[in-house]
Amino acid sequence: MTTSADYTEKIPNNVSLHEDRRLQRALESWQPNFLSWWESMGPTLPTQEVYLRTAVNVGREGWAHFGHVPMRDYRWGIFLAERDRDRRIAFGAHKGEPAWQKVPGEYRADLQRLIVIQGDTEPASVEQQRNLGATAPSLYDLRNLFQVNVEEGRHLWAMVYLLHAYFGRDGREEAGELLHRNSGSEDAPRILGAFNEETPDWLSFFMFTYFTDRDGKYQLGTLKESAFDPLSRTCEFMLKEEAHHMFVGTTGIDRVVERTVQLMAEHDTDEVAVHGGIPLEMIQKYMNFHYSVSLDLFGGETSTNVANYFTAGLKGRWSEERRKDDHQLTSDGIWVDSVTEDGEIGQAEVAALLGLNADLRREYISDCQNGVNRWNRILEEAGMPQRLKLPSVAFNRKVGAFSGIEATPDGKRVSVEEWQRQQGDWLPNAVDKTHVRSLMQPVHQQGKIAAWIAPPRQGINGKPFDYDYVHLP
Ligand code: BYC
Repeated sequence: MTTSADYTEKIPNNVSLHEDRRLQRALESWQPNFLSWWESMGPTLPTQEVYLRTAVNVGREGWAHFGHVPMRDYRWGIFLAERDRDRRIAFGAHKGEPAWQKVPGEYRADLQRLIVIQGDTEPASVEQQRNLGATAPSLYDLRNLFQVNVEEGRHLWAMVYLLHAYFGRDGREEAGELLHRNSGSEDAPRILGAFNEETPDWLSFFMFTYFTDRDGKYQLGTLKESAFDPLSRTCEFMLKEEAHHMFVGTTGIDRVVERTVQLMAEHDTDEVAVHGGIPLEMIQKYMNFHYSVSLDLFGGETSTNVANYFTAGLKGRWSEERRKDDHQLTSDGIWVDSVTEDGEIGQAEVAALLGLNADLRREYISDCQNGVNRWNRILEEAGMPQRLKLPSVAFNRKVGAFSGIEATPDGKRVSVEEWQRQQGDWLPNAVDKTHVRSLMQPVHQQGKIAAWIAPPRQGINGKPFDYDYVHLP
């Protein structure tokens, strides 16, 4: 059974850390490195206290506590969801066997790699977002940014715990490397592409939390199925926190669209830039960018890596247990996006195991579409004929079947020259970026909000929008 979190310990945890002195000491020696990373690579805006949620328990009720805390004193802890002693492996070659409490030697390298890749994204996002505090549109948004940041920090702790507890010396080394690599660094960049991109403004931040954090949701969902029980339980709890990150993205874009629509109606024009808003066309371009780089995070449409992970029981499918098949997929096929023999954007049938990245991406895409429908409803209710649209899966891809070709957002193949001529109409160009950045003036007064975004409908934890979410020096 899981115990509730012990906050008297240096590292709050519900994994009985005090019973394993060696592990405890190893993590306590990683802790100051984490804190110095946070000081040098974390949020740059000086603050006194922030109204933050801290995880205190993993049970269904009352898992979090809210209060004003200095960010440096945030209690980053280690929390695993409760253990189900009867849990059995739900898929792959070991289907039906008891879940593993230790790492089987033959899968050690692959499991470690998956955990390192997952762990690498968490601090990367904090690094990407570090300067956003200086231009927050309201204290409410500032608080949400910091909430996301501290929880990404906790998610790093979650992966570092697994590396230290189950992967010996290699794991400890990898835990060190997670603080050494940095987003966008020339010498030691983060592992996955999207985590080396900039998040220089709040429109990008909302797009990132909508599209990129959502990849996190789906990847964590597959790791929650893992036969390696500690990983499964860790991811289950991370998903709980992740929901808020997605909320920040969804409602953030809602509020940008809402304000744009208000300005369009008020001035009877689409050209809202001169009126201090973000034109729909720019919102579309930011969406095109963040969606396409997030699609790259799923890996190739066909992948032997993912087939091996699944067969070994390391990484399952989204909602694995609800799927109505044999959960082994050795003789099934699946249609995946591909470039056809005549060079067109089409589909091909491949062995189901090889197509599992595409299977997960499909789930992700349909979830992304829900947001787009939501934003289009705002347009529709305001009587506007314009609509936002997810670009084609072939658009702006650097990984997978379409990485070697260029395509328009509508999925029409174009030459490299054509792409170079037109990409500024599809992706944020210098003018768009300059405009969006020009709007990023901080509004740090209680109850006030920037003019390019609508206020939220509700505050956090039952507090009003004009609550003192952040105390600035
Ligand atoms: N960039 O077999 P392939 C989150 C590499 S986000 C650079 O097609 P595979 C979060 C790949 O490693 C979720 N390299 O792909 C969000 C492989 O290299 P090796 C993070 C890439 O392995 C917001 C080679 O290309 N978690 O939590 O089937 C804020 C061939 O690749 C990329 C995970 O991703 C890329 N985009 O799948 C905070 C889960 N894509 O092995 C947090 C763990 C592929 O030949 N990771 N490559 O040297 C995985 O499950 C898999 O590693 C991937 C790739 C899905 C990423």
